[in-house]
Amino acid sequence: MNCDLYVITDTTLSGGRPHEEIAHLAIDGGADVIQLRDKTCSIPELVASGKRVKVVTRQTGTLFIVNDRLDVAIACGADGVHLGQDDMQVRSARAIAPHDFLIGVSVGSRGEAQRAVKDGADYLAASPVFPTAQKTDANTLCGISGIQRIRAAVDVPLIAIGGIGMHNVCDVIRAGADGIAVISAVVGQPDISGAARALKDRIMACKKELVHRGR
Ligand code: TZP
Ligand code: MG
Repeated sequence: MNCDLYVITDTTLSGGRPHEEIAHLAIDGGADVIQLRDKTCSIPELVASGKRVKVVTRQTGTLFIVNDRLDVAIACGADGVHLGQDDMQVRSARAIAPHDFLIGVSVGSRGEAQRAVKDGADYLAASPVFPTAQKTDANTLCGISGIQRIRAAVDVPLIAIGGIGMHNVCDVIRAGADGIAVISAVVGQPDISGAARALKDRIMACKKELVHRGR
């Protein structure tokens, strides 16, 4: 799973752009994964948006994940679902998900990470790393040291989420994250493609530097 840059859609920050347009622009800027996230719309609206995002991601072969809801993810033909600690349990989701369906889980500690992997998670998000205005129910910050602890405990792809942008992306990659998931740093910018491209370039430069150093 290539998850260098994982962009989460948010229509409250996008200046009126719908989910599928955010997805299109972010992919144009190099996003590897698009997550559909909308806490305000109805389930039928979410499915309809998801189907439109699916059209965009299918054209480019970009991974498409739906936040929170496995039923919606399946209904719109997504590649996977992203679950929080208060969403459907990973074991239950795995039992009913289609074959090869990706299940991602937000974790804040080593223990949560180990349990999620044992229960069948394909990838994890260390969350939230830094303070963020985009998640009001966020738990204690895991920080850079949290990424390091989670990285040491599990082998699955690990993304870092929460308050990440150009200024700290290299710190989280150096701490062991395989990629970053962002809302504000891409979707909240006037030039979504340009913001995505700048972040992606920095991620790749930072990874290259780590390889050169033999890590
Ligand atoms: N989960 C943990 S933090 C977060 C989510 C959805 C919000 C990330 O938004 P931003 O703007 O990249 O901090
Ligand atoms: Mg959730």
